[in-house]
Amino acid sequence: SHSYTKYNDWNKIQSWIASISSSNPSLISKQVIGNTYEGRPMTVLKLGKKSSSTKPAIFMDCGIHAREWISPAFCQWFVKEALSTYGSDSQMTSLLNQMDVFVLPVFNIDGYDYTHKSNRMWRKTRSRKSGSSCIGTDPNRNFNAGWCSTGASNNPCSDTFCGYKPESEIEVKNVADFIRRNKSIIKAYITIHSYSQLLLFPYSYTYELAAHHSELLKVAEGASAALRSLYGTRYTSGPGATTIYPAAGGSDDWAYDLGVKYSYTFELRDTGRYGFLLPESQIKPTCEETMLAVKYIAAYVQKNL
Ligand code: 0X9
Ligand code: ZN
Ligand code: ZN
Repeated sequence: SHSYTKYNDWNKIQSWIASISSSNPSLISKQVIGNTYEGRPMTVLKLGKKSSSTKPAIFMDCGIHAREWISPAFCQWFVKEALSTYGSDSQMTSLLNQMDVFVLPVFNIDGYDYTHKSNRMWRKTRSRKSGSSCIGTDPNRNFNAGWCSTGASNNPCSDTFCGYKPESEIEVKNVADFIRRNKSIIKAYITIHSYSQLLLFPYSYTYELAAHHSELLKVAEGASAALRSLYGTRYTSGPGATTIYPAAGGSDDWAYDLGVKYSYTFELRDTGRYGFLLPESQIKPTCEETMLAVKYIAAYVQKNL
């Protein structure tokens, strides 16, 4: 059965999505934004107190890369914490009163399922195309942001294959369409990956600094300090291109160029001892410390609406 301190497979997450949204109808609703390549429903959870006026929102996704299991674990944790601390935690209460938080618990569901059943180290989607026997595209190289110009491969067999065109992956198209449709209300985009303990912001497709570079850095450093305050975990923050590596086609750069100013990529624990195979004993501490960073960013966005 489902547990917040275990790595749940897709079947468990799917039933968790159904049960958590029906058990808290006043704070949570769900909507399917499309299906994956293999036909699984991509469900976005909307957290927030119902309001008569349209509320500004934050969009957060987890599980763009299949093997980064701590990421979907964090989205599940975030939903649980939001629901269980609304009404008692003043920041969460104020956040969900004033804003909505859209959470996509698993972006690359087909890949995630494949890591549970066949290959734990799979990264990409599971799409096929005639002309190559290799499977899958890197969803974080498939967004329309300097697409395939650097740090990505044209080779369908590569782990960083950028796809046949921007948004060739149905999962990427579904998310991009959702964000475009809700562009006027989405004030922040947060995407959760692992590992390396980094808090990245645009750009990754170019060495040019983002127009809001100093503000993005200041907020990232505040969020990293909040994260570190719990267990001393150290994060490095900065633009993707210089902090990790230049790589085009990422969701963070795409959202930023669309106009979502506060666009952040988290690379959660650890720094390589376990890497993608982070032990389940680290789910709780990782999620608790990451909550502080995400809440820091959310509070800043809320204050600057
Ligand atoms: O390479 C990536 O997609 C991310 N690192 S990971 O190890 N999780 O694969 C970093 C993404 C940083 N942002 C962009 N490249 N746009
Ligand atoms: Zn990743
Ligand atoms: Zn907690």
